[in-house]
Amino acid sequence: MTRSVSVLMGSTSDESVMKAAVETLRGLGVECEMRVLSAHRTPDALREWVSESSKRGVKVFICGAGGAAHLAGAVAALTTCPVIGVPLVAPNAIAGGLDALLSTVQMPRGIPVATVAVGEAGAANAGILAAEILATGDEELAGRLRMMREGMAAKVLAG
Ligand code: RP5
Repeated sequence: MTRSVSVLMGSTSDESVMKAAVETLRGLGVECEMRVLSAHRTPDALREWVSESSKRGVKVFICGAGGAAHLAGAVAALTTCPVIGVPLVAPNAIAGGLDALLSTVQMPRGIPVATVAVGEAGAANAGILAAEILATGDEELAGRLRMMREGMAAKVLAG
């Protein structure tokens, strides 16, 4: 199966949160690749990974980073594929991840990053959003997304 989503994170310390994106995608039957690459610590490797991504079948990127969270923006600068940014809470986070939220969301006009909520809920939502983007051209995946919504509604209504 093609790995149509590339899940990237700035540090191995982000992995415990970002695995929510991977698990969500897999639950929806979407294969993904996962890699630790940093906008600041490994800029050359990041550029190479993104520039080779279309050969691997990647159509959407999910990027999680904390602190001066430039990963999603750096990826967005290198591709016209949709990029979803997940702001994370770094060990030295300011205001519970507000630093990463602003670093991720405040992109200059012309280079968008679709920014989700801070932390694990954001990582899970990034997985859903990536699947929704892919589902615009995949009716079976759209059906699985509808089923997921119906399951959520049933749980709420069951009290
Ligand atoms: C960011 O700095 C990473 O995404 C991580 O959230 C944070 C801390 O990284 P480590 O110092 O733990 O590697 O670049």
